[in-house]
Amino acid sequence: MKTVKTLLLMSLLSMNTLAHADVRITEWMYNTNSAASGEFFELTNFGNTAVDFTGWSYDDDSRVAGTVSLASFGIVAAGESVIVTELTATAFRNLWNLAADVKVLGNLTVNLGREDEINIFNGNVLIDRLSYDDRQGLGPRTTGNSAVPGSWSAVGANQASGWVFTQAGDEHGGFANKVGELGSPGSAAFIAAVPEPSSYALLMAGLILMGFIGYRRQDKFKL
Ligand SMILES: [Ca+2]
Ligand SMILES: [Ca+2]
Ligand SMILES: [Ca+2]
Repeated sequence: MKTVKTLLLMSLLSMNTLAHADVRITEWMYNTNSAASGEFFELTNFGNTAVDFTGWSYDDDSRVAGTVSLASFGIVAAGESVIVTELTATAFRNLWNLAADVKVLGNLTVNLGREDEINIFNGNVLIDRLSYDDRQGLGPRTTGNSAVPGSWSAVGANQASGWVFTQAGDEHGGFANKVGELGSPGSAAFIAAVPEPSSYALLMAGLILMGFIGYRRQDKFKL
């Protein structure tokens, strides 16, 4: 019985770790079509608990944790999408008609190139990475038209080939901004794709119980 309790505890602990790793890159536009616009990328919390961004950071292909702090996002709610951009936060919200409560971290100076990488860290732990280069078949060329994961399997997989151009009215909530660029900053698809940790817990508990009953039965036959 002690082993069962230990196993259950271990599975609960691993679920806790999973909840913190549920933030994923969900959109990027490395260049713009207009001087009034600004490049950006988006992160979405797919977990069902809020994530505290204290200690979180971003870097491009130099891959150094701590380069651009993301701490000012504070607490990011379950299902919430947040944006990092080279524009000021106010200019970006205005350009994309975003509500004041959409979290935007502005004034990014680590420029995203045509062949580059988005790295998200929590402390020194890499949370998600997206390496892209349209000339190598790794994703579309996102100038004035952002790219989004084409399916749930492309999320968190560092597989830019599975990403597609944003289209107006797509499942991510794509629309045109004031200068005609397409994106969906502030919203993402697949929010409901992740099973809730409580269903994991139920599943794990059930599997452990079944294993335990099986073990007890074997024991009985031995007697
Ligand atoms: Ca760069
Ligand atoms: Ca750029
Ligand atoms: Ca989006």
